[in-house]
Amino acid sequence: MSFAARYEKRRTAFEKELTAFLPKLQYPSPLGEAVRYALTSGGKRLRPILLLESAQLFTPENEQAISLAAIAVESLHTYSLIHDDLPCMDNDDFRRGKQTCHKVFGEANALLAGDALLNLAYECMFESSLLGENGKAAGLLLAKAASGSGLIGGQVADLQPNADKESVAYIYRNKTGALITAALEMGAVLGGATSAERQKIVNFGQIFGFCFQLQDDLLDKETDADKKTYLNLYGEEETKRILKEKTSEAIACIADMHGTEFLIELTENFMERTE
Ligand code: GRG
Repeated sequence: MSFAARYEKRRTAFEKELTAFLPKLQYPSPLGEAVRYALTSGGKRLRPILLLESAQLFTPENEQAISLAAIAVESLHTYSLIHDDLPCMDNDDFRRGKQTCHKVFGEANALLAGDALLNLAYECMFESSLLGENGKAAGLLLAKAASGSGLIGGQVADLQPNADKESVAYIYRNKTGALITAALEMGAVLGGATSAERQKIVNFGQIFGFCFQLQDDLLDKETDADKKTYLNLYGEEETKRILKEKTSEAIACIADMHGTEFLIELTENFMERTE
């Protein structure tokens, strides 16, 4: 089976779980519609796939708790995208080729849909922790990754006028890297990894997250001319060189672990992706 087919199999399996979960949400109109619109408007589902794959490397005992954690990560990611698109942030009309949440439902409803998704992420994690003993530790990882010293800190840094090499590295580490690393570490924790195994997964996640953002910059080079990116600071050739070097570093972190073939292939494929 090709890598694309194996990725699609995982994406479809996650979407099946998500679709089965959605009817549980008892939100009034139009909040329910806005949340469903954002959660089902496509996307690569990278973070839940990373979490699920990481858990499977070890000896996961409670699949239901892991499935809830995967939904939590995607829910939190979706909140961040809705808020990032708002007029007070990036003011984007389109995401994933569709109208952004605020364009369809209005700014106030989109803001609240983001808030509801953020809360939903923690509801899922609390439920996950009731089902499996490692859920509490995984919930804390998610909360820290989304915090002012994670995703939100990275977003705030991105809104500041200065764009030196240090601040761009901080933005990449937090705005992009924190949630990706947390998804992988949450999977490791929920799967019952040892602390040495968990550390390897964290090392991999941090470099993978950094590479993911570099590749995102290269893909968006036409539209990102004024943004704080490695591409604008270092130029295209150097950015590509760093990406290649870091991709090998990421793979080296997990190369000696059993069962990491899919994660290694995913790293290679994502760093060469064209969309
Ligand atoms: C507003 C609290 C708050 C945070 C915003 C994550 C974020 C911070 C903003 C999203 C915009 C952005 C460019 C973030 C960098 C990370 C990134 C490349 C996100 C897009 O992730 P993909 O490509 O998205 O996995 P899909 O559409 O596949 O889900």
